[in-house]
Amino acid sequence: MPDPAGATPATPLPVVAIIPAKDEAARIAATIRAVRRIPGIAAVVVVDDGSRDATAGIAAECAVEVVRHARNRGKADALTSGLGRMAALQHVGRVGAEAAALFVDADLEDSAEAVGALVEPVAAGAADLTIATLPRQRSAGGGRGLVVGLAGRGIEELTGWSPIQPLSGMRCLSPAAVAAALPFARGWGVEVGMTIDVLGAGLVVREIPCDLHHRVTGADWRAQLHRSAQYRDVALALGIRRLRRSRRS
Ligand SMILES: Nc1nc2c(ncn2[C@@H]2O[C@H](COP(=O)(O)OP(=O)(O)O)[C@@H](O)[C@H]2O)c(=O)[nH]1
Ligand SMILES: [Mg+2]
Repeated sequence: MPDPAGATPATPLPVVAIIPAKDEAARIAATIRAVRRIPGIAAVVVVDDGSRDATAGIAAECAVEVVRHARNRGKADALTSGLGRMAALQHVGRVGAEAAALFVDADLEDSAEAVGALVEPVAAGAADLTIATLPRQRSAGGGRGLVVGLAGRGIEELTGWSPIQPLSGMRCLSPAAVAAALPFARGWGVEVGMTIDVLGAGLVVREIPCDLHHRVTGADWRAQLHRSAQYRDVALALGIRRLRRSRRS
């Protein structure tokens, strides 16, 4: 039945939440609980990417779908595996073919429920890809300005659109956006590649403010390593897409 107000669809679109996780034993249960509160969630898939802690076991106790990588393969491969499990659920009829995919980082804990705001524009057909923008984070840290700058400038150069938070991992994708985004750019380049490829397919991308709070990466050597891997993967995703564009012209 159509919604009399015309603002929201009468039945929420079925949504499959896909949570990539590496060593998130301390946070994964709270994140799963919060995601389950989002209307329309038909399944939750946790992809454990070679964690050395109890992430996979805790996720299994929460009775969600768990995909395990025996070794660490990176975020893009984790999301691809999650989409593979989603396709399997659709194949057996547990989830409808029109379902949206909702990518949710594992470290959001209770705040993860706020990613629900990404679903409505996709369900209403107003966007194919919605991306969460986060408020200023409570804990100190961050310092990803270099990678954020590289990502933002690259997306703008290749698409003409300038995102507020180019690296945000919380995203809702329509089936058309999934088709346009695959195969993903490798590793931490997944978000940047996805934005460029979905826009390149002529689909609509929107950023939506969500009240999300995640673990902020600090400034220790691990954080520096994380950022340099991010920089490398984002640069690679952009480089490949520049090359493709120059071949087309
Ligand atoms: N698949 C995969 N996910 C990872 C890896 N490292 C972190 N993650 C997950 O990716 C998400 C974002 O990672 P995070 O460390 O919070 O990065 P940040 O938010 O960019 O600072 C979280 O859900 C992590 O659990 C990894 O090596 N592989
Ligand atoms: Mg995080």
